[in-house]
Amino acid sequence: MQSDLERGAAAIRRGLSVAGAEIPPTVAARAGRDVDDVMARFRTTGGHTVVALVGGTGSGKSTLFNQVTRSSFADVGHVRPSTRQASACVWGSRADDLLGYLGVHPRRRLFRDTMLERGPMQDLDGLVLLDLPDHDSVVEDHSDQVDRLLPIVDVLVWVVDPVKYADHILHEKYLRALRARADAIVVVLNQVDTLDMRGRAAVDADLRRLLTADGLGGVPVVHTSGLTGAGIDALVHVLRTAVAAETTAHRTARAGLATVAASLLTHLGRTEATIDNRIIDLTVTDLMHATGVGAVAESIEKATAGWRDVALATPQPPSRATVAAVGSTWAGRVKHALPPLWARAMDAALPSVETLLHVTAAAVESVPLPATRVDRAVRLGGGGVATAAIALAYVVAGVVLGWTPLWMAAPAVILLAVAGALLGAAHTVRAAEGARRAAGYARAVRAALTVAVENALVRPARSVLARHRDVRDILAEVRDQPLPTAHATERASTARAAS
Ligand SMILES: Nc1nc2c(ncn2[C@@H]2O[C@H](COP(=O)(O)OP(=O)(O)OP(=O)(O)O)[C@@H](O)[C@H]2O)c(=O)[nH]1
Ligand SMILES: [Mg+2]
Repeated sequence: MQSDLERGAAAIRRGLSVAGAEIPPTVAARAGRDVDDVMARFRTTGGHTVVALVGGTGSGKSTLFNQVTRSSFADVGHVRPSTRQASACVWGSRADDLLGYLGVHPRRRLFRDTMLERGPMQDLDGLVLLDLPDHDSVVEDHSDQVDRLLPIVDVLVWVVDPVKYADHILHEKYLRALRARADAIVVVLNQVDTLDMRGRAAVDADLRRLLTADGLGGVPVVHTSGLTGAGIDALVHVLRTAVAAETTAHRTARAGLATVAASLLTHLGRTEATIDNRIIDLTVTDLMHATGVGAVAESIEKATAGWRDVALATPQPPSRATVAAVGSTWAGRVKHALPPLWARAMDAALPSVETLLHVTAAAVESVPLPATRVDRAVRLGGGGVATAAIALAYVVAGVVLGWTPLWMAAPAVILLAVAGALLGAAHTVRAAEGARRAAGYARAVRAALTVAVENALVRPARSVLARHRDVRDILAEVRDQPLPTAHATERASTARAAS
């Protein structure tokens, strides 16, 4: 049971260490101290389950206390009220700090810490049973003692008797106000030896009706007789179940850790940016624009398609303004949703404009420019077309000048058609080759820039974002631990079964 607190405390400390300087040092120091305090307080009071016998004077609280402890420690008198100071019995340890905290006078402390004293009730170790003064006393101090202890005890056992179970103060001032703690309340109908079977059933039904009206319809009702000992086993069973359940000290400590975690979470964003391929592609495209890679690719295409060699455009040093803009757009994207200190850590992790310029230029330069010369066959095709054009010009001139007979014009026209087709084919081949080489170059530059962006921008950003997410997850788990309803339900149902 204690280990979940240790785990929670360790998780908060781990969260603080992963966050480093990104949680303000004064806040982190304060959180560390708070965790220590919560754990120290739990070690003082925790590990014990405090169960208090409460109820009106004469209902039989002290008698039941003596029955359960097999003693005559508590005062049972005929003068009402007879208990003036709380008594406590502790099973298994001394619990001096806790008893001091509860305000139990040293002379009013009974211990059950030897084998002999504990007898068959070994499994009550950790139980602190309190016999309180009456809540409805003519002595004012009594209800003050009760009121002070109610909030800090784990389980309240309200002892009622067949005469005063419907008492107005009991229901109005106490039970109704305690409906929020229904899982920590047990009602004992004592002195059932004074009732016959029908009377007992009638009182039981009426008592349950009143409890339902108080909003406590589900609480267990145990029938006992302090005089004959009937139902004491069922009462002990209730105590045993309470010891097995989570204590208020434990719950308080857990709530304390959850509060520390929640306050630390205010220094983190609710979420963090995600870096997907689309954003990486957009960034690479922007860097391609910055280096004028498009113009270079276009000149590769033209030079390959053209008949004569044209001067190739070469990659230019990237534009500083564009690269700076790419860098700041990236920073803006990945810092989105981060609180100031985490955003500062992100800035520190990302490269400077100089570095980004250098990295971009190096990536572009790493891709060699493709050759613009084309295959011989294609060049020969072009040569054939030129020869055919000269021959055709000769024939046309001959016909015009009358040297050549008209019939020769027919083969010339055919030749012209063939030459045209060849010219078209050669042009198509060169244009296609040009487009292919230009696209290949652009692709290679994009790949090199993608690697550069991955190393210079994506990796450092992801590392800060992952750290932020880790801290957030660690702390959110401590803050959002599920409430221990299982124990409470189990306690109520077993006690009901026992009654
Ligand atoms: N018949 C009967 N008498 C009981 C029973 N339990 C207690 N008594 C008697 O009722 C009287 C009051 O019992 P206590 O145990 O002192 O009652 P209490 O609730 O501690 O009273 P305060 O200390 O004044 O608040 C005593 O005379 C007991 O002997 C019971 O189950 N049946
Ligand atoms: Mg008493």
